[in-house]
Amino acid sequence: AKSGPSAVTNTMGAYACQRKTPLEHHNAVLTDALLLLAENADFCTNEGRSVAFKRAASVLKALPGPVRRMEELQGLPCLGEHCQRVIKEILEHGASSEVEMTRHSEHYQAMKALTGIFGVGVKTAEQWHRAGIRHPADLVSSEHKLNRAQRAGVEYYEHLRVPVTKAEADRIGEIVKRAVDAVLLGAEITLTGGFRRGKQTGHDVDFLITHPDEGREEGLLPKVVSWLEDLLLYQKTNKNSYLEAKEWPARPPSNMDRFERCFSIFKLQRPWAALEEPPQSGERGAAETPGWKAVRVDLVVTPVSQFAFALLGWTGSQLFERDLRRWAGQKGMSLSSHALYDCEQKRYLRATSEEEIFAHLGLEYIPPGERNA
Ligand code: TTP
Ligand code: MN
Ligand code: MN
Ligand code: MN
Repeated sequence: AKSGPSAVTNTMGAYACQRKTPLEHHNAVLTDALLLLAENADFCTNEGRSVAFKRAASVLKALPGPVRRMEELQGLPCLGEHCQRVIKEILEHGASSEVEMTRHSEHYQAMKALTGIFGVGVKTAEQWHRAGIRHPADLVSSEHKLNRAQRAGVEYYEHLRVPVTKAEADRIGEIVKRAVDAVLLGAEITLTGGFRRGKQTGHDVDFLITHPDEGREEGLLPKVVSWLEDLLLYQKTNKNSYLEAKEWPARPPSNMDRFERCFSIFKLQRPWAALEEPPQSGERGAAETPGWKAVRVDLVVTPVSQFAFALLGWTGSQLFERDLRRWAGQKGMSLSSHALYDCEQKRYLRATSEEEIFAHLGLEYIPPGERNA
């Protein structure tokens, strides 16, 4: 079978939102390498470089077959000189020396461990790294001040490292649904994020909550959180800070939206948690496996008039979202998780479905399962 990817070479768009990117693809060896370099660029606060590596990986994810020769890359967008050098070395030698050196570097490993703590970003991790901290365990006995989120992050570090399964996400969905029903009749919840894109595991579970009567959703979250109280190991609830008329579009849209939201850590009781790991025979399993698992959960409340935008904005992937906003900008529009503004017509473009938003943007509709850019 000699069906190389060259057939799509000329037609592949430069924006991730112009391409269909499935979850399973044919170039994982190459994309893993490029994404490790992207991650390392993030750890060096070099965002431009990180995005360039992510874009290149994303293009390879959209190819219909595995890349075998460099010629097959001709005409593809987003593959700069540096990326091509890395790909060439992997195709010829099976691995890239730059990637392997980075993977084993002390800085990369420490930054990976430290930014893996909930509540810790690159800036904090870098400060700690400079102070000699290499691992979350080093923080327990150190004099470094941790905020509330970071204390929870360190406490549940081992739990939160374990990917959340779809079964666990569905179980949490049932619990959140019960809480929402108890607090506001007719409210609806929707699973978003990676699980909506068809992923079987994730680093957290993301939900959107809305109510068909605009305004009824206001102030819902504190009630939901208090209903869930005994099941939450940590929560931070923020009010809605979005004021359409006053602040937007005067302020450029950022990827941080302004919905009423809650970042939380759930205490999920077994047997739903980690079904794949039955307790060992003898005393070991019973003694060491706690009867619960800590799981990161994001709850976001949206007025129903903004629901389609919130759904599109929270489904991801992050690169898909970034390129959607960039595409909108290039079309003279401004897209956020709240609204779409046409800068020339000076008006908001309404939408009640994701399909309508793609149409406003002049894009072919891409279903969630093909937004894995
Ligand atoms: P994430 O939950 O970070 O990512 P994910 O669900 O795609 O992957 P994972 O399986 O690792 O959890 O974010 C989901 C989407 O939510 C992402 O496209 C960006 C969006 N988002 C916002 O719009 N605003 C925010 O403040 C955050 C944190 C995310
Ligand atoms: Mn380099
Ligand atoms: Mn997620
Ligand atoms: Mn999330």
